[in-house]
Order: sequence, then C-alpha cells, then structure tokens
Amino acid sequence: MTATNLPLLILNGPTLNMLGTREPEIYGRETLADVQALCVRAAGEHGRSVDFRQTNHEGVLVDWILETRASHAAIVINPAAYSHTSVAVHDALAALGGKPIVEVHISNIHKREEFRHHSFVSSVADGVIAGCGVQGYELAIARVCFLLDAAASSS
Ligand code: CA2
Repeated sequence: MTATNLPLLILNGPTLNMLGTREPEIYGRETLADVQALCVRAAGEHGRSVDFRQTNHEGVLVDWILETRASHAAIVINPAAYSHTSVAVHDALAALGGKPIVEVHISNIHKREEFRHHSFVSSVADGVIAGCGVQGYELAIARVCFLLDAAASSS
C-alpha cells in the first residue's frame, strides 16, 4: 500500500460506545454506528477508506495511535474524557511526527464544565473541531484529506 491509499484511522475514546443512548441534548441522537457510517461515506467522497475504532481503555488508545506509524495516512481522534487527563495519549500522538491529526469533540467543550476546557491533545493536533455535533467527524475527515493532498502535491 502506498501512503496515498492507506486508510484514515478514526479513534474514539471512553464511553463513546454509549452515544445515542443518553444525553441527546449534548451529544445528539446518532449512535456510534451512525458515526461510523458517516465517516465511511465522508472518506469515500475523498477517495479514502477508514479504520474506525472505539475503546474504553487508555493503553489500547496509545497502542492504536503508535500502530499508525506505518499503517494509516492520518488520524481523526475524539479522545473523549482522556482529552482532559491523558499525557500518555498526548505523548503517543506527539511521537507520530508529521502525520495529519485532527481532534474532534461532538459537544462544545468550551461551553461546558471548566474541567473540559483543557485538552492535552489539542497541542499536538493540526486542528480541533468542537461543538459541531457528529458533523465534526465529517469536517475533520475533509481537513485531514486536504492536508494529505497538499503534502502529496508539494512532494
Ligand atoms: O464532546 C465530545 O465529543 C467529548 O469528547 C465527549 C466525552 C466528554 O468526556 C468530552 O468532554 C467531550 C464523553 C463522551 C460520552 O458520550 C456519551 C454519550 C451518551 C451517553 C453516554 C456517554
């Protein structure tokens, strides 16, 4: 596989598997399966495929991030609660060196409790999307595809 046809890794952190079951006023009514379908469609429109994953475990998230070094073109990540707590996720993303990374939050974390205002991931992401609902995943995919195309045309 060449770098251009490697899949995008779409990572989802803890409790996002519960999406659509509670708190629709914050997270909407879509389930994680709906988000996966949206990502497959959005990436397809850019000629890309996705590897869509969710875990409730910090170490698994770290392992998956480090795995992308050779196997994935870019990362879209909703680290969920680990955004606000995890130096390990920050360090794993920082180790990728140059791969496009966009952080997504379904809700606007800046309008919510103060402990959600800081994300350890934002300083190692190329872009951050918050408060756009699950459409944020589509926007993030468009952005990483743009960055990949720009890098390919300048090399
Ligand atoms: O807005 C986001 O996408 C968040 O990353 C979601 C996280 C939260 O900890 C972040 O501060 C912001 C939590 C996701 C939990 O999602 C659920 C949805 C429905 C029911 C239970 C959990």
